[in-house]
Amino acid sequence: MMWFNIAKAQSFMPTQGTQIAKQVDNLYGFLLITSFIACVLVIGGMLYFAWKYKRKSPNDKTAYISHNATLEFLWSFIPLVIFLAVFVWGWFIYHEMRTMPKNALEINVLGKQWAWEIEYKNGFKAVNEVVVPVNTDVKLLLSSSDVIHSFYIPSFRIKQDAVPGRYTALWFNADKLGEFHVFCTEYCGTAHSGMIGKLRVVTREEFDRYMEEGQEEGSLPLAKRGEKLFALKACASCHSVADASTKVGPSLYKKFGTEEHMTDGTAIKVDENYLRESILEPNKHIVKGFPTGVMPTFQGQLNENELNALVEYIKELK
Ligand code: HEC
Ligand SMILES: [Cu+2]
Repeated sequence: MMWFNIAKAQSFMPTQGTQIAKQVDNLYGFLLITSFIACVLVIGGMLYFAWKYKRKSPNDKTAYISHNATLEFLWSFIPLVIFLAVFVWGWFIYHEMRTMPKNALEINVLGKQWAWEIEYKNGFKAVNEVVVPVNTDVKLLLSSSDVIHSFYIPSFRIKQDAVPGRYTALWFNADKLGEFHVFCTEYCGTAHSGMIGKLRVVTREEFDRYMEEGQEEGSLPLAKRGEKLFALKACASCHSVADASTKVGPSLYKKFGTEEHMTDGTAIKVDENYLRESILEPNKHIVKGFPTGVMPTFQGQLNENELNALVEYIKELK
């Protein structure tokens, strides 16, 4: 089944840095080859018939041909089967791309005009360079502090918009060591074309060393910064964090990943976006059994970095 592996011709495709990249290329190769065959059949047929039925003398009349049921069935049915196969094939790859693995290494990536700001769990920050260990599930939690950006790693064949006001995510498992390009692929203003980053895939040991060196700069881990903010912004006066006891607001202990029931009857999964919304727009959804309008909004009082820290802190309350 590897006959369609034409896309492996590395001369015109970026290196394949993940398994998913290979799958995407296989599908691409299949599309390329079937399109090529269809093109030859259609254009070739057209030229052949133009030649075959060319009027050779003034009295040369072509026989009257109305239709051919078998042919008509075949040229509808075969493409249909191919289209359905491509749909199913593509769906499987897309599904794998979009299903976030559990226990992935998480890294926050903030898009801003005009750079990518990377923040690791231990509080180490970098600009335009993501470093990840090889053969590890990595999840990037994307956000933006201004306009829409898009995080694209051509070698991994994955891309995701970073949208202001919400979290989006991307995952990959790099199986090749080396350095790969990162581009912003959403036009985001004057220096958009300069918004270039790199992703470095290193061994586990090298990654651990990189993290240690980063921490020596005295940066507080993300969750620790969140804990400080939680005290500073007086969240603690309304939310307990060490047990399930209720204060003015619901306890946030072991809340992440659960399902929360709202006064309007809906149930919402407590994920990163729910936490963001709860903090910035507390009245959008009210937790069942709690009053409206009591939790103040923190919109405009927290920047993206602080919000990431708070979200990380609440995620780690377990
Ligand atoms: C004056 C009290 C008060 C303060 C201060 C407060 N909250 Fe709340 N919070 C509430 C109440 C009441 C609710 C439940 C009603 C609702 O959904 O808005 C709530 C809901 C939440 C929820 C959703 C919890 C769930 O169980 O689904 C989160 C998350 C949250 N708050 C985080 C925070 C953070 C972070 C801060 C500080 C930056 C904060 N709150 C400050 C009162 C408060
Ligand atoms: Cu951009």
